[in-house]
Amino acid sequence: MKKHISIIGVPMDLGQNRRGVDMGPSAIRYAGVIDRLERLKYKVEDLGDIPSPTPGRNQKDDESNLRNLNEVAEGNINLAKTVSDSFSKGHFPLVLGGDHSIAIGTLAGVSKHADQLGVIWYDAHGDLNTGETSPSGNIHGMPLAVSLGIGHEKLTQIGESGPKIRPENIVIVGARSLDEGEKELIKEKGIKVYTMHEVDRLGMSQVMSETIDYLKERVQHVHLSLDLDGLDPEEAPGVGTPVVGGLSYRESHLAMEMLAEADIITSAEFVEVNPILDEKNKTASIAVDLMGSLFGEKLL
Ligand code: 4U7
Ligand code: MN
Ligand code: MN
Ligand code: MN
Repeated sequence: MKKHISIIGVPMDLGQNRRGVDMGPSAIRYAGVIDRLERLKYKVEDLGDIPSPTPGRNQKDDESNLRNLNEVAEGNINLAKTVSDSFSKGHFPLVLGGDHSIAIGTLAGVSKHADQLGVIWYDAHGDLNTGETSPSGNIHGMPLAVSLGIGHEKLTQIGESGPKIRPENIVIVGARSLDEGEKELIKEKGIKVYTMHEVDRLGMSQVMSETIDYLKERVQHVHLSLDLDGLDPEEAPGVGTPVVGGLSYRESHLAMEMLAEADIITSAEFVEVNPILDEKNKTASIAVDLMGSLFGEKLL
């Protein structure tokens, strides 16, 4: 694992409808992320928050079916640059969301330095919509498609134009809510998905060892994009688009420990923490627990 971590907060909430997710970075800092990582002997620098558009606006363009397109694009341009600078110094960019639209900027920044970039998308959703297929017009449901080069060009152009990742280098874990267009895209592109069905049948241990073997064969760098709604809302209630029947705290903890042991993750983001919808900062605390495990924390 890299020894130097850059914390990058992104108070973005315009990729979706529910206000409050812009406070995610503060909640995660408050839950003690920096101490937690320093205790594991990392050198941690907090780069503060990326300038993000003012929360609270909510404009959907009828023609494109995209909400707050220009604002979301602008925030992601800033983020891509900061992530890229961190990565090029040999640091581990650890991005704190903010809604999941920020994965557009993170992946644009990291992919500059890794032409074969693997991605683990830990999420209840596929985030593979476009303006054409999205039932909501919310850009947080589109970042994986955008990173494949599919979607509005104001988004696919961020960083540099064209795809940032390839479909065969993606593994989705925890999916249980996919829209019709997303299902088609998954089939068309042959994206590897462990839905909740596979997690139930195989167990998280096998899901993660298969995921690790699959990506290790293909890529040098793996980005972890962890949407807290991948977890069950009973355990992680502070998210904007909860879906019942999710991954448990224990399964998620195990997944992070296996990634730490495999030592394949070189950048990560933890997104969709919404303190307004949370109970006593529970979801942010889970995020920090998972970061601890991802960075090698052990009981004994
Ligand atoms: B998240 C949804 F329709 N698919 O596109 C959509 F169900 O980043 C939800 O994973 C997207 O939280 C959720 O609006 C995006 C919906
Ligand atoms: Mn989600
Ligand atoms: Mn998501
Ligand atoms: Mn453990």
